[in-house]
Amino acid sequence: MRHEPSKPPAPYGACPSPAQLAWHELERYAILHFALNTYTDAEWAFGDESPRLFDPRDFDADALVRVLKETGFSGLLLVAKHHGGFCLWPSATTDFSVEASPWRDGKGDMVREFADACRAHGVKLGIYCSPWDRNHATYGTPAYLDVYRTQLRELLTGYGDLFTVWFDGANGGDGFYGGAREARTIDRTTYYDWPTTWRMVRELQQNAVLFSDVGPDIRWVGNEAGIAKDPHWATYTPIGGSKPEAPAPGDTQYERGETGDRGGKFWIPAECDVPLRPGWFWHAAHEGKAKTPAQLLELYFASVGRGACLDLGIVLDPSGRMPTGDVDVLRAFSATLRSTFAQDFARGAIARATNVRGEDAAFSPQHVVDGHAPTYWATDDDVTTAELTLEFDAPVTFDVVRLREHVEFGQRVARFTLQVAEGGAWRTIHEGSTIGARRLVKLDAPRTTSAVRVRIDEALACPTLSEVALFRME
Ligand code: FUL
Repeated sequence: MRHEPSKPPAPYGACPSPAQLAWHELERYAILHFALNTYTDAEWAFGDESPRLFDPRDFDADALVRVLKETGFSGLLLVAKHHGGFCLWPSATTDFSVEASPWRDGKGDMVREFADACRAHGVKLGIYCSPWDRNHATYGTPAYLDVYRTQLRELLTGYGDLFTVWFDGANGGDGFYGGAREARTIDRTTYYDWPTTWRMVRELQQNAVLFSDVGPDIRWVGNEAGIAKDPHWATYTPIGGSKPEAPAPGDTQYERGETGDRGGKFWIPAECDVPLRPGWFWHAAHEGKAKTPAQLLELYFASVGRGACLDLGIVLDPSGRMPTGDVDVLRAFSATLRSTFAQDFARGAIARATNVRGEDAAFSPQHVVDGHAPTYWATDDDVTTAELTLEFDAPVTFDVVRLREHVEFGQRVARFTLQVAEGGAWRTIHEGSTIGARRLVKLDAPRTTSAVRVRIDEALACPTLSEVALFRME
């Protein structure tokens, strides 16, 4: 090994910000929908519902956040205002809020109760405040922008640190609008003046990542099935729907978010949002129709396992409780994840590689099995294909492989192969594409072997790997 320390690889292409890097570690969080339409069997409230309907007598933020904590969700993204316009906090901008409801005699603040519970249990809090407001009389006029920004300001300054602020793409259409009961259309590319709003959000919440169809930090994956496609790139160049050069929330070629773009202009990784039940809100007819733990595991592999985060939609029923059947599903899902990832069989293996950057121990292949994310193996600049081999003292059995690139310097790997030693030869067990922040490979059946090889077959620049881990699920 040389004594002169080598330099880390130069960043390649678009790279993540510190807030985006932190977001990649969250893996999965939950989005909660609860509003007046929980009481009217509708997915979208019209905006004319009586606030008197809102009376969740058993509401207990602490109990819900405890369930999320116990079932391994890192954050709670709270829909503080959905399209119907009803505010879960007493906003100065409208009477259409918890203040007009019988809940806590009109003195309650649901955002506050959730923020307190999240802080108490170490669960991060995020906020969704719908840009579209089917209740407010000013919606569609310039005056509404002040209303909307005031609401955001209240939410961003009153409840502590937020991990994300979520901007929905559904915008404009018919609604109550203060009694006008009409259709209002807006130009999605100009009406909201997003750059100004996003600047304000950045000032008020420096660690939060901003989500929308176009980022700027996190993108919608482009479907509500919870699935990122393969290959999957965190790099992305949004393209507009009606005007290709002016992509905006609600007006993009959003299917392109499913894969992202190889060599895309910006680091805008995908979030996969999917409801646990058939809808985002509670409906009596959906009782017993939650996804099964096995379906959630599949979604976990198709989202988190491809370098995205999973944002699972949960509901409260009209009493303010999370349906017990839903809690049971979350518990079973998390129990399987917990037991699967409890032991990494690659830990402590002897790692060798066909190339080590500058032959420097700082970039040793041994870093992929040290259980420490910040350390990584890297090759020399001119090397874009390489093999990394793990050897074990005694044979190991596994059916899940986790690979991670050191994405701080960009996403590089485009194709890789996994092999196991079998009868004196290498047998291919998986051929994959991208790795990125996290790649999970689920094998059809467990494999027992004394050596594993990761072959990087194609990379956009010299590859880095911070982890090769082996787990047993079945
Ligand atoms: C969509 C909304 O229209 C749905 O009602 C839900 O809030 C989902 C998370 O985002 O765009």
